[in-house]
Amino acid sequence: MKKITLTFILLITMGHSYGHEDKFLVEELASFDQPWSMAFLPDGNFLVTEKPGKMFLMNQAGETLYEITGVPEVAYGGQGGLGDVAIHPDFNENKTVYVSFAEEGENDTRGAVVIKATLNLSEEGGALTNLEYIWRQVPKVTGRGHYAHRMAFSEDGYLFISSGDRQKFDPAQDMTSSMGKIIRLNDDGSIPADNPFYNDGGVAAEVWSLGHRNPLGIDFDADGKLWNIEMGPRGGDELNLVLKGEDYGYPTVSNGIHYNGSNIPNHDTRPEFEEPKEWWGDGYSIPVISPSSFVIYQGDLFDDWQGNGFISGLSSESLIRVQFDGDSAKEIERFDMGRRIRSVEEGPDGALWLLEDYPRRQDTSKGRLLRLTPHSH
Ligand SMILES: [Ca+2]
Repeated sequence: MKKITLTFILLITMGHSYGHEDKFLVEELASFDQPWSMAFLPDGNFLVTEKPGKMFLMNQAGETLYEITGVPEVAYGGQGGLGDVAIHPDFNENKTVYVSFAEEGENDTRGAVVIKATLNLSEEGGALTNLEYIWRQVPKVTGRGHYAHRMAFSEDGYLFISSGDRQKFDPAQDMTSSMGKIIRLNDDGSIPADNPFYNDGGVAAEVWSLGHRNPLGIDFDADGKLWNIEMGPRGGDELNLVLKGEDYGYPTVSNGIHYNGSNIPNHDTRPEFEEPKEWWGDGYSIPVISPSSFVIYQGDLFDDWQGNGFISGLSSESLIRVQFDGDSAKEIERFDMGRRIRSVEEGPDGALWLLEDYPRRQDTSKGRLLRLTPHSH
């Protein structure tokens, strides 16, 4: 295990303090080709996905045990490819995992899908078997952006899937499309009868909330409340408390503006839409985050951080700590990581694990796996 110390960068900008050397140790354990997500199994080993389509089983020392076979072919390109992994709450009994990825359609279209599969592991290797396609983002559309397709299980056993707007805007308000929504399913992929639009049938039945843009991170807090971090338009990244049946307003409202410079009315102009609990930027200035994933910390290794949210940032090259107070949330600390961060997860012992995005400005497609622990550990 190679312990590294990243260069300490002291910057005071917009009221945020940068740097992390005094807060945690950073260990570099492995590197991957365009890593996208990781998920811990009950025994402490974990899966890592690479966007081009590979999945690996790792151990706590950061060693690659083997590649997982049986991963379907993915529509790799742009923001799409192999995506997230979620572990069934009863994995020890049923060995079930859920995997999201982009899938090709007809006529240059594609869309996100979620499969349910059995993860068969042995000393020699691992494979996904018994694949069932339990959800498809509809309709399939052109382009290769804003799939989102992050997943989280609620404590009462429902599978939530974040579904991006695929850069098509209006479908986020269209209940015949699953784009720009957060989806709620039973663990077998069927639709719960207490979903808010269940009686409308069709795609609407699977929708839990709507009006989302590119919700790249979802997680539950200790009280069972669902939060999502959403990549906004220019200067409109937002953190939402996700409530059953509510509309978060995209593309009708956003605190950001369109990338072409045209205005989007702010949330305070349309109180019928749910407004974010925290948001970043005003359409013109930093700080933005470009959020890529979200985890709410439940551990006690970092004892001051229990219950805090952590956002991984792409263009901000940062890890952001968020403090909750009831239904409100606010950024209270930002750590400069010096690289685009694609994913943050909490390990079984309370360490924070990061996956770097591939550093586009450097001549490599490798993103590192980092483990963060307190100095006193
Ligand atoms: Ca605006």
